[in-house]
Amino acid sequence: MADTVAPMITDSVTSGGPTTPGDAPAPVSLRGFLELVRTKRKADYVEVSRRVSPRFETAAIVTALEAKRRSPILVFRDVEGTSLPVVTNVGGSMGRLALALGCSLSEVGSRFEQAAARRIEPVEVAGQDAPVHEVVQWGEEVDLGWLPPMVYHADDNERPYLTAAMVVARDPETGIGNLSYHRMMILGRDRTGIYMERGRHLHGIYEKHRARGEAMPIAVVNGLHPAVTLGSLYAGTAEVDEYEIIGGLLGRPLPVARTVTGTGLLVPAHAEIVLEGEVSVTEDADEGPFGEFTGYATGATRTPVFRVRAITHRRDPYFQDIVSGGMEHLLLSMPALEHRTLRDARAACAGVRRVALPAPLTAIVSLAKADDDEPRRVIEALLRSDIYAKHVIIVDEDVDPSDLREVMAAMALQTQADTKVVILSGEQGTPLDPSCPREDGRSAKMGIDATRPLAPARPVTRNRIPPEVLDAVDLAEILGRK
Ligand SMILES: Cc1cc2nc3c(=O)[nH]c(=O)nc-3n(C[C@H](O)[C@H](O)[C@H](O)COP(=O)(O)O)c2cc1C
Ligand SMILES: [Mn+2]
Repeated sequence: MADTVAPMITDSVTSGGPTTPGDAPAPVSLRGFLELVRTKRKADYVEVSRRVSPRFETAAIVTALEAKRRSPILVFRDVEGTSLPVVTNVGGSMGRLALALGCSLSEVGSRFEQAAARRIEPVEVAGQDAPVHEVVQWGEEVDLGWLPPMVYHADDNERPYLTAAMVVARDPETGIGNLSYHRMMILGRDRTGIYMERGRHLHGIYEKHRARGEAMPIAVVNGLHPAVTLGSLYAGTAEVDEYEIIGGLLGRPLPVARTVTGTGLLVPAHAEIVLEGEVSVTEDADEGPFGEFTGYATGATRTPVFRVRAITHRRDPYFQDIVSGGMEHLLLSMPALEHRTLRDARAACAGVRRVALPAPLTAIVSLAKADDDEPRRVIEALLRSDIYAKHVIIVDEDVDPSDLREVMAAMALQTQADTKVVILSGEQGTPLDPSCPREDGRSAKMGIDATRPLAPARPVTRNRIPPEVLDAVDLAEILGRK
């Protein structure tokens, strides 16, 4: 189990590994994780001291490394246009995500299931004890020009973006908290855009504020331990506050502090930087184009404006970055999406075995079906459960869903397209899909039942040599080695 470490990740490795009973638990922080990787996985940690440009160059370095199948954490110490060090690609390998969760690679999926079953509420610490409140800038002191002006792709909007932006919000009716990541385009000294997909909880929370005519208070958190990021991306119902999933993943409550602007929102006490403010329900702005996880940008759109009232940060903060469309961008969502797909597919049919998500918007599910109607039930449940479920393929349990050759063979050899392909029109998908014709993300979706019929229309058997004859073959004798 070379990929296993103890789940307690410390702020500083020298302060000790796993805590013993009675010790104060060690903080869960970006800098703690960087120190862990720097000391325990040297090949995964690269410091760049030469001056680099935040405009295309850091993205180019990550892209060039990925082309060579390398995906280390990069710490850029000297970035043009900012005094902050820029850390990118923290979650750029599955091995590091497993390290962050303190489990082996194969256990990442089950860790999500355990966390969902054993949620742990966060614990509030006093503001003065929260490192993220070491420095507070208010009102006129707020200047987003302080942040590194990151630009990734040639055809993106010229304005810089925050990509590692975890948004904390609260449902105004239920009072339940919500965490999710959102791209934010910097518009000026104290304003950004915020991109919220229809069908996601934050969008629903925003719509409730709009109906009331009240701005939506949020806190935008940058610089987090990857276990916090992974938990925040958990895809459950709106009744689940993702902080409790993070607690479940860590096996103990995450320390949080109240925002300094009196919104009552909670932010991770050991985060690097927090922007506090509110999203307008009356003011919007042009946002994008922005190259996305799909590998495409789909034009400019209008998004509401986020106005920043205060910035809080640790002393000498790191700025965390995620290269949009890079490996990290895809990997961070993977545990949550796999968990969601498996859960929703199993709710439709108990015989669901495994899922694979080999490409954007695509899910492959293996199923031990009890009747010939079950694949269609799984297909419809998944296509309707998530905006990112656009194509669903169901294979038999003896097909490996992650082996695309096997999946394509099943599609060719087990499907009759006029009866076993499901097509839905006008479902909620995503406008980030370059084929989606509509701004609102309404989209066609497709499911393919590539399972064998339980009773074939004509006699069908699989090629099979009688096992007793195969077993009796003596190859040494045949090849003359006896
Ligand atoms: C790096 C990154 C950037 C993301 N950017 C956006 C975004 O701009 N807009 C969006 O709606 N979702 C974005 N997502 C996906 C959501 O954060 C994710 O689906 C989340 O689980 C939604 O949670 P919610 O339904 O609780 O609000 C992003 C995810 C990642 C990992
Ligand atoms: Mn949510």
